Order: sequence, then C-alpha cells, then structure tokens
Amino acid sequence: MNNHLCIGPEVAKALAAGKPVVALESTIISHGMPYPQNVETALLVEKTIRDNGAVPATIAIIGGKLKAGLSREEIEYLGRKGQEVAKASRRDLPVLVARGADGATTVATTMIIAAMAGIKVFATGGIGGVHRGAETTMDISADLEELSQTPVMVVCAGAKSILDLGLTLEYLETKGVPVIGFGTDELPAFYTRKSGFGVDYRIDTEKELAEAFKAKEDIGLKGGMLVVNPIPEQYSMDPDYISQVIDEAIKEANSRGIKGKKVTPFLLAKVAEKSGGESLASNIQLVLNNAIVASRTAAALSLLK
Ligand code: PSU
Ligand code: MN
Repeated sequence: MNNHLCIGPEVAKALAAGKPVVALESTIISHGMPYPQNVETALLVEKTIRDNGAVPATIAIIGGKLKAGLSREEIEYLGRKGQEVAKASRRDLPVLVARGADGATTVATTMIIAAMAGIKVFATGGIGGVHRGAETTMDISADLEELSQTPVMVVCAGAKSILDLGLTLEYLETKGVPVIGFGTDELPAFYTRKSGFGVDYRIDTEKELAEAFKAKEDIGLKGGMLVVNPIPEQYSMDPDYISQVIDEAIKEANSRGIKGKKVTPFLLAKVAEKSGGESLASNIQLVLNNAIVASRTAAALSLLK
C-alpha cells in the first residue's frame, strides 16, 4: 500500500485470514503512564486481547516507519524512553516520517495507521477532547476530527474531566460521530462510571456494536464510532476526590502557562502524581476492560461478512 507502513507478521497473518485484530495506541505507553508500569500494562493488554480471541496490534512510529504490531522489544523501548519519544498526532506524521524519527501515536494517529493497515477496532483508555476553557484557548484535540473522518471504532472509558465533557459531546455531535454507551446510558468519566451527560445510544452486546459498525460501512458513511465503556465498579474512584485532584492540576497548568500539545501530558502526569497509585491502578484496569470489549467486538465483526 505504501512503503512507510510496516505491519507486524502476526498481525499481517491475522488480517489476511480475516481474523479479529485490535489496535492499541502508544502515547499511553510513552506519555500516559510511568515506567515500568507502562510496559507491563502494554504487554498485559496484548495478552488480554489474545485471551479474548483477537490479535493485538500496538501502533507506533519507529525509525520513521508506521508500525502496526510491535515486538516486545519495541514496546520496552517506547516505555523506557517515555517522554523523550515525540507525542505524534496527525500534524506530526509528515516530519517524523521524513526524518526517520520515533513517535508515540495518539488516538488520532493510531486511527490513521490502523485504517491504513485494515484494522477496524481500537482499544484505549481515554480520548482527547474539548478542553475546559476552549472558548478562549481553542484547545480541541485532533482526536475528535479524526473520529469524524477515519473508519475505526474506538473503545474507551469516556474522557477525563480534565476536559469539558459537555462541549466534547457537542463537538462530536456536530462532527457526526456516534457516541455509544456500552451497557450504560451515561458518558463515563474515565475514573468514574458517571458524568451526568447522556450518550446517543446504549448498546449491551458486542454483537450489536459490530452490527452498528458494519451498517456504517455498508452505507458508506465516513468516520469512526466512539464506544464508551465504564470502568468496572470495583476499580472506580470517588468522584469528589478525583474532581478535586483534576481541578488542582488544571490550576497548575494555567498558572504555569502550559500550552499546545503539552497540555494533556502535563495534566495526566499531575493527576497521576497527586492521586498516586490509586489512579494508576484504576487506569490499568479500565484499559484491560476496554481491551476485552474491543476483542469480542472485533471477533463479532469478523463473522459479519
Ligand atoms: N487522555 C487520557 N489518557 C491518554 C490520552 C488522553 O486519559 O493517554 C492521550 C491519548 O493518546 C490521546 C492524547 O489521543 O492524549 C490526546 O492528546 P491531545 O489532547 O493533545 O490531543
Ligand atoms: Mn490540545
């Protein structure tokens, strides 16, 4: 297809055989969690996907190649280098590829590379969105634009309230992105199962998720689909506690004048630092939970020919 794309052998084999494949992002590895939990989690997510009948394709840019399916060594490399690896969203692709550089792919870039490779389902933790105060900063994640144009289903645990969740939903509505609650009528807020905001549709089975995605493809509608899957009850956090931590992190970002692509990693790191191990443990569990739903959905989709 293009000589910049490099599909790992296990992924290529699964795709050729029409077997289920689930894409995974790498910003969560390099910028979303500390080492070594980032590497351990990335490998555990891959294992969970295999245990649920699909093949994992962790996506990243390595030496300028758009990789779909990383080796254990490559995951270890990205995890160890952490923030030194450039966070790569859509606008970063041309220069990183031309320079033969490395990049940790965000939701947007992971969707782009997944679609190039022919992967339809992608599991992650949280997506980017419309930031609080975006009416003056215009800080709106490229993830939302990507969801409106690239045909990949993204399974996440909603969005953290480092974002303005109401405005994020409005933006997705404008862009025509279906927001589907998996077993819920409410948008989950990453660490908590509830946010007070409703979703467009509630779907209770992976088979029905697959049917909705297939219908979108059949009618030739461009763009993706956002599935929001609440964190399992036993790992969810106290809403008042986490919202206080997030408010403090945002105040600190504002007072330090953090801007552009640094905003989200700064807030994620601050929240993790302030809430310690508890939020990291929740974060890991919700990603695993999303990997299970994504694997089963990819499996259901592979049967709908
Ligand atoms: N939100 C999270 N965890 C993450 C991210 C967002 O709760 O790891 C990462 C994802 O890779 C997402 C990116 O695509 O941050 C969004 O960055 P920005 O807001 O700069 O578009
Ligand atoms: Mn931004």
